[in-house]
Amino acid sequence: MPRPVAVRGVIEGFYGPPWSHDARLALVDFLAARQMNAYVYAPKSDPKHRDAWRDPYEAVDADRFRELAGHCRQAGVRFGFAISPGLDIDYASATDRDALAAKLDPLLAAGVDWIVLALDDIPNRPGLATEQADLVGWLVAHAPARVTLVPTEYVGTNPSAYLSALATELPDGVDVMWTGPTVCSPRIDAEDARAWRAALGDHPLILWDNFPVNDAVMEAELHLGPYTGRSAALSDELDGVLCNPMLQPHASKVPLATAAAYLADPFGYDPAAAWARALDDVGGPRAAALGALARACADGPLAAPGELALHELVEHVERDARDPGWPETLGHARDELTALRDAAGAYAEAADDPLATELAPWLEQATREAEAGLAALRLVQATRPVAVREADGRGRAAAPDAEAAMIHAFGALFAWSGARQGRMVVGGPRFATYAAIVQLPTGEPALDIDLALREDASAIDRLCRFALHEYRDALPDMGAPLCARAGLDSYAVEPDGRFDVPPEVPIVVSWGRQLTRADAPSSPPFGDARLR
Ligand code: LTM
Repeated sequence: MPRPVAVRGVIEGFYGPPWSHDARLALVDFLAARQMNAYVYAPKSDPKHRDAWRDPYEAVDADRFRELAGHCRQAGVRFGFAISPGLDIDYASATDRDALAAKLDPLLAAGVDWIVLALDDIPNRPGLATEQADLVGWLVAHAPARVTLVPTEYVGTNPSAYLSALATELPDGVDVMWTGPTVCSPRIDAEDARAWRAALGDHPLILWDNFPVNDAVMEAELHLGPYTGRSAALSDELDGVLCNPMLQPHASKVPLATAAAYLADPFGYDPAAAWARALDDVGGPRAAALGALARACADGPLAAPGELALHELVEHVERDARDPGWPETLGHARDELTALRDAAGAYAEAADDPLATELAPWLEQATREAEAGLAALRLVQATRPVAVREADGRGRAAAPDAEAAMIHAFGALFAWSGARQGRMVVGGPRFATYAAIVQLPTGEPALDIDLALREDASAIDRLCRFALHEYRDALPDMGAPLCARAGLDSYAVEPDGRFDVPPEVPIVVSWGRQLTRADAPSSPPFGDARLR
């Protein structure tokens, strides 16, 4: 029997423009349909949530909260309201407690039964935990609601003075949030959660999972890959998981659907299968295009760019460079890049789809990156002998042509320059940073530079560089003769490149150091003017 995590949902807790009301309502339905049962409102850039937390909401906003809370209730999703007063609250001040009560009371009156006190991302200082625990005690007494605390120290697996004070002074039953070993944790295991619990005492533990969030320094990325790096055993240590989504509510549905699959059945979770289902569900008639973009935007703090399908395909192109079977390998990379290039076209017909609007900057960049990759592959082909062969065995071969190869080299340079102008990340970042705060064994915070910095991780850069180097290395062979062989046997190639070899003989055309297999029938991955 699947053992789902008790609290399964989303905390809209990023920096950046809060989602629209309609997008929130739609997401709640999407979550409910995937056995998710929680949504917490906590957008850091809503001034009334954080910077100006004392200011009351306008009537129109209050109405929307009531509608959202009611919508959640009907959908079987628990609505949580978060407030983040830590930047300037005087914890002990009666005035500030009154301000907090004035802010929360209308929501409590509207039936909201879950309050999240978000005290993250504020400076720490000695004595802070005691003051915060006291405020939480007041809140528990004041609010007939579940109370959850996002503590100021929310990262790591080591004890600290702050956590020990919270452990002893926080009222029982208050759940506490934690983001794992770092802010956006690539891996979280059961023992991490146990270590955190040991530091914090036995409070219910809710993972604030910074997945698939793309705020702040990550805004140029879309995190469309599946939920990974959370062991099944972790789920036994948690009372809940709330995923912090992307700035794009519609695109967030792809990764969130995979998280929902993990949370519903952590031990049966299959990321690849869940991802395929999510792409079908969210992409609908454009699932193929969404899939192509998602495969090129599946990296992020949880997944290294080296794991992208494009990197794997480029690696194969490099690996098979001296193999006569290179046309087949190039063909696989061509197919993936063609799908990526054409993804924008599929969404161009869907101007009224809010997902298309969200994806547009990445689709544009996908086209530029794919054009560059395809130009690089054409250049690789131009540096090799090519052959076309009919089923009856007859065919035509051609050696590289210096001028044609140069034109392809220019094509690759131009297209690559175009791709490098774009800011959005598709196919791995050229330069990316993450807020990879970790906890030292002393309990103090630090930045993990290996997690915080990613340089030169673009699959397209790698492919373009490779193709240009292949071109450079082929130049000394220009003018070399063309031969056709099968094992130790040589076959005549006419001056115009024609040959006639029985179809069952799998010939290899050679030129300089380059070899090209020409089975019957076969043709090069790209149409080639040399064969016309
Ligand atoms: O993770 C927490 C508890 N707080 C913030 C989030 O609001 C923010 O969205 C993420 C990702 O940038 N990092 C945080 O530290």
